[in-house]
Amino acid sequence: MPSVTFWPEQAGSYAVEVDWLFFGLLLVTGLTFFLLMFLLVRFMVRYREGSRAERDLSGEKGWHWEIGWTGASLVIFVAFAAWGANLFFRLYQPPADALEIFVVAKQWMWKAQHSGGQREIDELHVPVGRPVRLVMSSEDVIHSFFIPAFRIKHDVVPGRYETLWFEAVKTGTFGLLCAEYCGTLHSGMLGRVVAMEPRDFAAWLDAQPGSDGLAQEGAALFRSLGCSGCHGPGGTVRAPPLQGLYGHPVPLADGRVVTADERYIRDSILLPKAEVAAGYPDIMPSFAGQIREEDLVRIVAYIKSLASDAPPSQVGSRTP
Ligand code: HEC
Ligand SMILES: [Cu+2]
Repeated sequence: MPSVTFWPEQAGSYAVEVDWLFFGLLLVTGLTFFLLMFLLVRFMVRYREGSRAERDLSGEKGWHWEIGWTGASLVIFVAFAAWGANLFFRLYQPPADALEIFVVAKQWMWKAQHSGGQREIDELHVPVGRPVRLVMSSEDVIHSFFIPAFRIKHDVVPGRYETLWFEAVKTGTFGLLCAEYCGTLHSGMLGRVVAMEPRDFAAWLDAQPGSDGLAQEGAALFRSLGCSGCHGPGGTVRAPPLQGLYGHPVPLADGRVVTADERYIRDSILLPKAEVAAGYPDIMPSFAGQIREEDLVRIVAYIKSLASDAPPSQVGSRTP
């Protein structure tokens, strides 16, 4: 069971910076608090009823004090906001070579799927020194993915993908918690993150009962769910080929152009009416409620895998 300490170990790439930011805010707000309390008490004593302190100070307003403290606090707090925003933006811009792991939250467990098809529950194995990008979704209610030692916490909301990246900087076992009240056994929704040397991680992956890989499993679903009947070669209706889709801009019927990321693919399957590819009939049925989150992950992985082995000519010829 993960223990929650006031100052958890610093095991993730953001840990040191988040701690400095937190410490800096604590220091500045702490100093402000003590200064205010000091002045409060001082003035209470000085201007208490019956004291003979001078009360008419109307002629002595000091503009340099007024401007000084207003300007200084503005600069300090805007600087903290800029620092925090910078960290925030980096959290959502994963490096291109990041290792991808899908996480599905469910009452009351964390399920992880590696691209090789390896699955784990309430455990997440990651290599150290390599950026890891998590694509998270929820099977039921809002959960919050929290690894204190990495200083990352992110809500996992049903109906959408949430992504986040980090890099473990230290091997070891760290707590994984749900930080959003999600039902009766919320407090038991605990797991652990095992950060391993890349060599050990590779060995661990090999030792898991795997499959041919997430994308392969997705390919099988793609056929069994009937997607290939429309999207496959020789399909009977005019549906866009999915080769080379992932990561590329898609012109929509309403004139918008969106990037085909995981979210777009997911929404195309569950809410096909929301974003219709330009030049195609709006006939794709919705698969909402028919595909489990874990299977969606497989289909998305399959469609993503089509991006890399697409012949270049097809990539350019998506818009009819
Ligand atoms: C009845 C035929 C049909 C079936 C079955 C079907 N689709 Fe589609 N699909 C279409 C058509 C037509 C479009 C283009 C119009 C649109 O975007 O809704 C489309 C669009 C898409 C897109 C967006 C593609 C782009 O180029 O923007 C994706 C992704 C997709 N489908 C995936 C799937 C998956 C996965 C399945 C199976 C679970 C599936 N489709 C089943 C007909 C179908
Ligand atoms: Cu939860």
